[in-house]
Amino acid sequence: MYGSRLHRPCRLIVVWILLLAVVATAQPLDIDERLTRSRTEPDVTFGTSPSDDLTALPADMLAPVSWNIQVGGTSPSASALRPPQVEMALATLFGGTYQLLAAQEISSQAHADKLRDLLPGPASGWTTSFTDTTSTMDNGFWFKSSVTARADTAILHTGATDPVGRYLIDPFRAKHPPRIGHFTVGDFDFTLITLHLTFESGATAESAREFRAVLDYLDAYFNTTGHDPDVIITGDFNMPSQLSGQSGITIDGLLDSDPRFQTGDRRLVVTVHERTSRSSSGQPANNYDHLILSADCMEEFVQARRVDTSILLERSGEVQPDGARRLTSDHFPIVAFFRTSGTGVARDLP
Ligand SMILES: [Ca+2]
Ligand SMILES: [Ca+2]
Repeated sequence: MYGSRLHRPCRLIVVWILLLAVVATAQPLDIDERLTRSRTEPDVTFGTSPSDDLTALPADMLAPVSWNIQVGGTSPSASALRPPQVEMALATLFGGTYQLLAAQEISSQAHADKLRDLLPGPASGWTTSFTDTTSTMDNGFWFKSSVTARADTAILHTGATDPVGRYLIDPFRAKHPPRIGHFTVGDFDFTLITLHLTFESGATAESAREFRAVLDYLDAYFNTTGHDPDVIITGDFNMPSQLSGQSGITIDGLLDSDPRFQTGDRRLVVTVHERTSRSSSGQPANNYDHLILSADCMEEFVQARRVDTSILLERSGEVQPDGARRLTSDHFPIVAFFRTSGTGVARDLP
């Protein structure tokens, strides 16, 4: 009897510890804490790093890649010779388990078809989401059968078309009309925008002016009934992040000064802080490419970064079939990882 009384406090402590453990594992993910960490830790990773770009991805993971690819060369001709490096880089990234490419600087429908042909595996394994506009630098999506998309369309153009059916650009909002789509992979659904803000010979204020047009679009999006709160904006912003350490106008600065994006689902965070453009010698130059994530993406977000630069820094593959050397692209690709099942991951749209 005395022995039983002596042990009762111990048993109670054990019961309390077990209860606390159950409560802790049932707690929703702390979005505020994840936002704060993503804004202050350039290499933030939630969980373990899922891939080094060379090894396979876990089955319950999404890896969208964004690349200002110039369809793999600086020539606007779809029939121009391409450095073998283009196909090699795409085979490295998409020969395994990465599933979705958001690409920038696609000149025309012929270039969009060319890019699909450069992707590994049969063309039937890829869906192209692309609309030609009067810009010579359009944006599009290419994705595998594990990804479904709907409502994908070019935005921020005039809505009018030229005689061959191409949307006319609205130069006051976007020299290169962004593209939007709603995507579903596993239990994760999200709205994705691929964009390429104007470069204007390095006049960042012009890139910033175009970014404000994107924010106006997002403001209307978040005001729409039944929107998905998971929003990813990726591409070539021609503007650095604060955590990159580069000076001048930053994306974070523009977001911080816009009162429309300070609370709730509208909070946005900039990821990828490494240098992503390439100098004429092929080396990393400026931090221009990013993924901007809405607060709700913090539930699924694992990591975002530049891809392994060895994919493009080993330049022997940039010798063209005619023997000339030319940059595969003046940007490195970037990649992000998201969980597609598990705690906190559930579809928002039916
Ligand atoms: Ca969602
Ligand atoms: Ca979410």
